Amino acid sequence: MASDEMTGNGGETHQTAGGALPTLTTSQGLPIADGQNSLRAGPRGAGLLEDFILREKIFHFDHERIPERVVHARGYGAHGYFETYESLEAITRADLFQRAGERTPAFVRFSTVAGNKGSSDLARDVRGFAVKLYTQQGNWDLVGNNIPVFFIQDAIKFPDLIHAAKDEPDSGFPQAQTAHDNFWDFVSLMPESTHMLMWIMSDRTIPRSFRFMEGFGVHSFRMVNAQGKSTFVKFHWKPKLGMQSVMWNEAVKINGADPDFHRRDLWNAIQTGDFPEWELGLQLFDEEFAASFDFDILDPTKIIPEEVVPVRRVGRLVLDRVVDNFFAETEQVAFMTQNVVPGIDFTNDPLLQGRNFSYLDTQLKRLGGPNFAQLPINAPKCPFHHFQQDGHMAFRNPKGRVNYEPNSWGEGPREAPETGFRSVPAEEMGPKLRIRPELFADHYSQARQFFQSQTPVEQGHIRDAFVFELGKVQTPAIRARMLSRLRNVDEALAAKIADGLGMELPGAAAPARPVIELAPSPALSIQLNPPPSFAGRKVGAFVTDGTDMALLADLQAELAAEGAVLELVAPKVGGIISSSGEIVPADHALEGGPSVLFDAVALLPSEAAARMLAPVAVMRDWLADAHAHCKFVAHTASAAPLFEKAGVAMDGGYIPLAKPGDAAGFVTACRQLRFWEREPQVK
Ligand code: HDD
Repeated sequence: MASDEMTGNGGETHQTAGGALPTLTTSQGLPIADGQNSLRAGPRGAGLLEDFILREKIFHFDHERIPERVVHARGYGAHGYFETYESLEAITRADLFQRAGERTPAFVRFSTVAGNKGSSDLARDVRGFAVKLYTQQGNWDLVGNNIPVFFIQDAIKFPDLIHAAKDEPDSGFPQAQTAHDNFWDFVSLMPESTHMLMWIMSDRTIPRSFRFMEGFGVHSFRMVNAQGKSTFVKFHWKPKLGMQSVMWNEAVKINGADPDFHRRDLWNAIQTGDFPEWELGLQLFDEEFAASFDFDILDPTKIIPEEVVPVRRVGRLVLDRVVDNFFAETEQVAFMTQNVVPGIDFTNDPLLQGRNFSYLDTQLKRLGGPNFAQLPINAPKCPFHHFQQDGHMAFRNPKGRVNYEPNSWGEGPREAPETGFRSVPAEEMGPKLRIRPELFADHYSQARQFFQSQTPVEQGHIRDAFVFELGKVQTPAIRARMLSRLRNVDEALAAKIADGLGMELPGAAAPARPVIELAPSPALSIQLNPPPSFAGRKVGAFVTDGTDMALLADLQAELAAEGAVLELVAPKVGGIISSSGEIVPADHALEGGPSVLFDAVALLPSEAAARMLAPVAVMRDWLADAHAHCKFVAHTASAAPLFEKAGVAMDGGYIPLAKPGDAAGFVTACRQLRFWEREPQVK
């Protein structure tokens, strides 16, 4: 046994009871006798070149990172399945849609776009919603976002967009945000981005969690049936729990309180068996509709309103398993728009065509060689046979002599002329040009429609977001250029933003095509589509020694019946001594459990504790934030001293808990998610 000085471990041994754990080895399988000390010449001597164990360990550590994704670097994934509701045989021959009730394994990765891998979850940003479906006819990747349109119409502008959005190349900041000159300079020069700007300045870019957001395939795709008939399709993911976002001031604070807020939420929901679910919706339409529509269906900056082409729900996606290993699964998963299956095909959307080129490239760079499809997370789960061979890290290597086709050896795979993938034989003719179709030039009509489809509260948030972001732009000419474009969207909005910035409203930019007045689409509003219940949400209850346990138990029972979660926040995480004398552990200490982490709050302190804690800054923030973020607040009469010190005026969003039964009223109120009537008072 080595002395304490030599082991450097304070005399602790690492032996375990029964010695059942496996032996530590090098990657070559060599058993390691001492993993605490490198080889050196004497106790205080130089390190020895001979120490191959040290060298191997450090060598491997030095190479642990792979390049992060150039966009969507920060993300979080989970496994699950897609279940088909009904056969879609008449529309597509895609195998996963043929049989009602069939389950197809799935892996989903949610992400932000601009920030690096270590950025915070609540950045104002588009969320990636990438779904890999391991079908019996190959992997189908639907690589979408939580917003149904995009900034640009042609893939050739993607590097410019991303360069402009990310941190500026000289300073290296700001990270994970578009609130800077380069971004607004670029988008104000690209009127095609206006529709997307309305979406990203809305609450859609600060979702409450991945579980409460929609997903979209964005482009028009094709579904093709066994007879070769093609139908256009737009893909939607509809969250079963409904949509929900946080407020901007809340997002800023969540980023500090819990930068992993979204990934923790997904992990916890799955681990507690509350499996997140989305329905897959299809908007199906034909050439005739496409020709009659006011916009070009190949233009990814346009939607087809759900009121015009209804969304047909054809299956559900359930996430029921977290990853075993973040790196192996979430980091190494390789999504590619070009991964389609027989029965799904592309359209000529110029953004999609460019994407199909880009995703393969990026995998080669990130995963280091052409064999990334052999990684378990990327490999198909159906039988697959081809003659690709060798290359870096080839670990599925065929046996035998046959590695080409045709061959006369009677071995190896053959083509499947009937069932294999065939592209839709669309007629392609015309001069070779760098040009966009005429209809792509309508940049404002749908941006205006989006804005006019929002509730007044949501419109206020859009205005505030523009004021915040443009307020971070240091060059007045960029702000003015953006305002001149926004006048084409909504005059009152542009005027209010100008006022918020303390600027004169500039003249309107001349639109390339006249703005068409479109009917509002209520489906575009989060608030006009409230959730069916408060399920999946979380209430933070502030408790102290002497809390009335009967009221707390009642609250807990009501929330559990609703499918919501209660977490206890106490002065100390060790817990409280209840009114009946037992110790109740807390989930958070007051300092570590600010109210921004919860959808609604409850205050059940003893009166003595309330009086003592009322002047404490963290306590005041806890309540003042819940109030400013328009949350519902349940409270016992003993909480009164807290309200006074926090300077909050009780309103209809404050619900007294005086007797068992009152909690039911609180939970019912919480189904509205926020008490928006308060917002004008706290702005
Ligand atoms: Fe992209 C990643 C979604 C346009 C090039 N994209 C990426 C991811 C999502 C999207 C969700 C992350 C996948 C994951 O979780 O690993 N991208 C979109 C959507 C777009 C879009 C919805 C427009 C409708 N993307 C787009 C264009 C290009 C790219 C126009 C290039 C021409 N995207 C990439 C990429 C990434 C990527 C560079 C980075 C990492 C990766 O692919 O695997 O190839």
